[in-house]
Order: sequence, then structure tokens, then C-alpha cells
Amino acid sequence: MRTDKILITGAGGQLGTVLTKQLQEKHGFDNVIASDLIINSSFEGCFEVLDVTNFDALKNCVLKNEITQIYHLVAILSAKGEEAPLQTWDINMGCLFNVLEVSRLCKIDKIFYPSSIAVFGDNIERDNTPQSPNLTPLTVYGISKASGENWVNYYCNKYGLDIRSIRYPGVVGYQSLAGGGTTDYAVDIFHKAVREEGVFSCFLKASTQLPLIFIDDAIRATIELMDAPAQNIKIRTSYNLAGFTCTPEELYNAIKQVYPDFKIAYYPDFRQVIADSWPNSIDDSSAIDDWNWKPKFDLESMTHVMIKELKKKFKATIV
Ligand code: AKB
Repeated sequence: MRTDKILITGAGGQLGTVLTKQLQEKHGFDNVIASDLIINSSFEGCFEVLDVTNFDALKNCVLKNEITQIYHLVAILSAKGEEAPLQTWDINMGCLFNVLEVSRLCKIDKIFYPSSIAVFGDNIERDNTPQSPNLTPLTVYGISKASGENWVNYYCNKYGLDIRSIRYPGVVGYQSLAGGGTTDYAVDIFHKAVREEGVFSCFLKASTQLPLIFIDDAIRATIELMDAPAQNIKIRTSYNLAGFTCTPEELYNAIKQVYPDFKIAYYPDFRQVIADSWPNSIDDSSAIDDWNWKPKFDLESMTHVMIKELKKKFKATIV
């Protein structure tokens, strides 16, 4: 058995920042190589400046560091992706192809590929959206994730790679801001409330119900999926994953329990159409059956931790 040596691409993003720390704790500092286009000044550990669109750079990094597992987190998200659809396609798919090919050539043991609720589109049951409906995504990000899932399945079947994937709901965490998604409002609202700086402008309608997940659950799901015995992984496209579900109004009301004077105003923009094409809630029974998935956080418990942690963070920056 060789020692796990892990490469994380897109390590500076919302998921990557937290996942890197957890993997460092689990596998040891020297066995986790975080990579991104730039290094964050507060980063601690092994870091490679890496552009995953560059095949040779990725391959050299994998060989030099004797990498055995890759967590490929680079992606342009749903809202940002609509600003430049063709470029988004090139980046999201180009990076994935490089990771898949390098993994095949360098005989990588395990790969993680994040998918998203953005793979769903107009032709779905919105409540408790099943694992395998027709995927007709509305955004280029969603199209790239749906295609990516099929490419992942192809590399598993054709080359025997062990690739595992989750369709994340909107992830809510305090460690960093979200970057260019349709569910970003659910992170931004906490920053506004805790800074006590006036009215929060929400870009979705009050009644827009979307599946969300707290970052601790999202990271735990990722690690549990990667740790599950290979024979339990029955789905090689991507697993539906549920945390909880809520509307902006419900999230606002949960925050108002702590900040009674906090105000919100609704100015729906182009992101409303995207959100309307996504599920209200998700059927994640395959994840439950195959690798025992169970979320720990609901709206109330997440709100409690978000406010507590952001208060600490803002206090530390003011001092
Ligand atoms: C987005 O809103 O684009 C992401 C996602 C749900 O994949 N947070």
C-alpha cells in the first residue's frame, strides 16, 4: 500500500479552503498539496501555483509530488459562467479533461469531482428531485457539470479509474465568501447581518426555495464518500446530496431571531431564472443507502454556527 499523497486543485475556493485543512489533519501536512492560480497570504502547508488548463504543468506537479489522489475543485460557477459561456465551457471542461487524462497516465488511485444541483433543469420534479431524471441544465456551468458527470463515468468504465462525485446543493460557510454562484446570497446575507451595516439586497425572490448545505456537512460528505469501500459506490456519475432546504425569507427570519433590526429588500435579477430551474429539495436516498450519508445541520443549527463564527472573525479583523 502506498502512502496517500493528495493534490487539491482550486484549493483557494470556498470548498477548497476548508477541505484542505481537513485533509491536512487526516493525512498530515506533507501529504497534502494545495494548488491554485495564486496563494492566499494566510495559507499554511504545501502549495503549488498551478494552472490546471496547462496539461504539462498538471502532469509535472503530479509526478514531482508523487500524487496518488486528486480532488479537482476548479470551476467557474453558475452566475459568473453566464458572463462568458464559451470561456466557461473551455475552462470547466478543459481542466476536467486534463485531470482525467493525467490521472489515467499517472495511475492515480482516487479522484474526486464536484458536481452540482445546477445539472437539473426545466424537466424535473422540483420537490424531492430524483437521482436520475433527464438533465436539461439552463446554464453553461450546469451543462459542463452534466457533461463532466458523463465523462467521469466514461473514465471509470473504460479505464477503471476510481472517481467519485457529489452534486452539491448551495454550500454555506463562514470561512470565505462564495464565488459567483446563484446560491451566494445565502452566504452574503450572514456577512451583512453580522456587520450590522444596513439593508441586505437579495437577488432572489423571497419565496425561492433551494437546497442548501452547511460547509461542515459538505466537507464531511466529501470525505465519507472518498473513504467508502469501492464496492459501495454504485453511482459513477454523481450522487444527489441533501442538507436542508429553505427560502431567502426563511433564512432571513432565522437570522432575525438574533438580529431583530436586520432588514432585507428583494431585487430579483438574472439569477432568479437560474434558481427557478433548480430543485426545491433533493432525494438523496442513494447516498444514504450506498455510503450512509446523513446531514447534521438544519437551518437553525447552521445559522447559530454561522453567526458565532463570523462574529469571532470580524472581531479579530477589527482588533
Ligand atoms: C452555484 O450557485 O452556482 C453553486 C452551485 C449550486 O453549484 N453554489
